[in-house]
Amino acid sequence: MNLTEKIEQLKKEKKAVILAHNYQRPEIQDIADYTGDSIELSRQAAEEKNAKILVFSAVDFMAESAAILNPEKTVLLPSSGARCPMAQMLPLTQVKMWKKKYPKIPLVLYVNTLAEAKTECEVCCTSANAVEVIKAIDADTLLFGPDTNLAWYVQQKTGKKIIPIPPGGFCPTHLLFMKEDALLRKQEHSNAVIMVHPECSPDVQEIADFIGSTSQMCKYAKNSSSQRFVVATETGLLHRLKKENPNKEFYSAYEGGVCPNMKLNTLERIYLALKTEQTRITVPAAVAKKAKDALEKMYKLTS
Ligand code: CIZ
Ligand code: SF4
Repeated sequence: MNLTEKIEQLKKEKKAVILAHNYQRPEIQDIADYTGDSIELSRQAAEEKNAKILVFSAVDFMAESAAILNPEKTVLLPSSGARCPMAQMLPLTQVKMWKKKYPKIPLVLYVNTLAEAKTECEVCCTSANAVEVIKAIDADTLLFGPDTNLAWYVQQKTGKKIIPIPPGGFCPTHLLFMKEDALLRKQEHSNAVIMVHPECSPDVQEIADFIGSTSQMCKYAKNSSSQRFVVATETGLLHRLKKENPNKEFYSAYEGGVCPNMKLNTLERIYLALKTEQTRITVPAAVAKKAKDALEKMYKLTS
């Protein structure tokens, strides 16, 4: 039996489902039951009524959210070290400190935070729904963390004042993209459409034809009459874009735009996770309860 067959067999035996983030390696996306962004995967996880195990091929905070929303299921992260550096940039103590400083301003946290930080916010948002969530809150000024670039994007889109929690977090992978590369690619590929993730810096966002999350990029590319796209987000998304649009062309704005944490997951590690049922992601009940409220409020405001 090859590795894929072994994974299939274990999946059946253990009633497991593999959920892979859009930034996962192509071979993982190909064997996954579902590929999507964090919100699509969380929704899918909740739909899997018969599953006992969720193999969440992504990074720590995403598996934590899956565990919070699916307490009756075992959630496995194939690589224990797959931790999002942006989420680590906003420790609970810092959230508490800035909340104290601005007690009357609602706090919105990007889902790219650890569960314990989520316990302190009014509501969470993803890159796909940040604008919708912030528009829905009855306040003109909001405190936001950890991503300063997403905060900038939301401020432009909503006209509200968004205060990023100091010193401000960022995605080290999305910061690698430069507008010069994207514009050069656009020129090389007959005026291709530039799609940019809001985690990229403002100057890259400013030259975009479209700004959106990975799920929004997938929808945009599918519905667009354009044939060629330059993509400024983690390179894993190109696999899904090409698969869903075989007649269109996709070029990374910068091939080095790779998230080493996302890439820690491999087919071998998925096989081992299924076999050993490790690494199991759990969230203490008191933390899970509060973080769940913030996640569910996000669903309520956006569904
Ligand atoms: O929410 C997600 O899955 C992230 C972090 C990226 C995106 O835009 O899909
Ligand atoms: Fe975190 Fe950036 Fe990697 Fe996403 S791409 S998991 S935000 S480091």
